[in-house]
Amino acid sequence: MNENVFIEMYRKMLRIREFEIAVKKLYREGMIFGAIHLYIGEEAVAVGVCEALRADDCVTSTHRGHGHLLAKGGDIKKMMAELMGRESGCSRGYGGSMHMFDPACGFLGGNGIVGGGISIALGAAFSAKYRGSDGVAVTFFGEGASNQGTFHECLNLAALWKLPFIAVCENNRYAATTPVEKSTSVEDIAVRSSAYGIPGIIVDGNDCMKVFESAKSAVSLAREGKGPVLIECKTYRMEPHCGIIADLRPKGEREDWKCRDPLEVIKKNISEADDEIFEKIALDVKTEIEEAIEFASGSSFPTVEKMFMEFGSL
Ligand SMILES: Cc1ncc(C[n+]2csc(CCOP(=O)(O)OP(=O)(O)O)c2C)c(N)n1
Repeated sequence: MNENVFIEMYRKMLRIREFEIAVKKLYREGMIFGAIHLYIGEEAVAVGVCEALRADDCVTSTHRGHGHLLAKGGDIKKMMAELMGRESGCSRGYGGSMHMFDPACGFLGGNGIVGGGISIALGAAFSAKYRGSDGVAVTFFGEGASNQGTFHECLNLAALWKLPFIAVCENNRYAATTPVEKSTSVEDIAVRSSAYGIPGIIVDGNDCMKVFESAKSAVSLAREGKGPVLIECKTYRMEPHCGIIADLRPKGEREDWKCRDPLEVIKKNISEADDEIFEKIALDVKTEIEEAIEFASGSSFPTVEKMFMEFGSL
């Protein structure tokens, strides 16, 4: 694998990490409101999967979706503006953190309903097949969502109709504060694929290259018309479930996962890059985020009158 590929993946992951760190700070300062669910620690999943996709492939996301949109090619300025509730935001300031939307890069939305994005991606996969295109649809969701009926219904239909559908489970071990052992009848979510006669893959979700390789093989099967694949990425979120919930997880657990920080894991593959390259990337990312905050801060809030004009009266 070309060294530059690792470097670009590292850049994308750092962009997500630093974006989330900035979002956390702005949230505490009252510049971002509503609920925010941070993606810190899970960056390798979004980047590894989206690296295997084309711009015209579709993705659906979750309540924890900033990283998915950034990895799929979302505009960082419009994302920041959306979080700050401005009309220059990617959902014109009406959606906020969980309802970002950017069809120009194939991003069919975050979703406040756990499991809600899975059926939307199923529709996109059906559409791709119906139109005779070789596009694929990917849905990201947590292990908590894999206990929802919609997950099972969608895998069944995707398998039955051999749709180009890739279900990516981000198993970060907790659904809000509930550990996976207390909510889920199986240890590995991937084994649920066998109920639908489709491949199920388990991958280290903190290793971006491994995620990329798994996604690449799933995408080629889907493009060739061979039907859906379920990929389970074992990972961990480094922040509490959301901005307002206390972190009740065992302290040592977080420290164990910190030793497997996805940014450090990929760095080990970049043997020839020296510190200068990393410093330059860090500076580029910092500038991009500062510019995004400046852009968002300089934009106006949508007015209630305009909202009624656009959506009609209630
Ligand atoms: C249908 C539905 N049920 C419950 C909730 C409340 N809720 C929001 S996030 C969440 C946990 C989801 O866990 P998981 O799917 O594993 O994703 P993670 O937060 O770990 O990324 C819950 C229960 C919701 N938003 N929608």
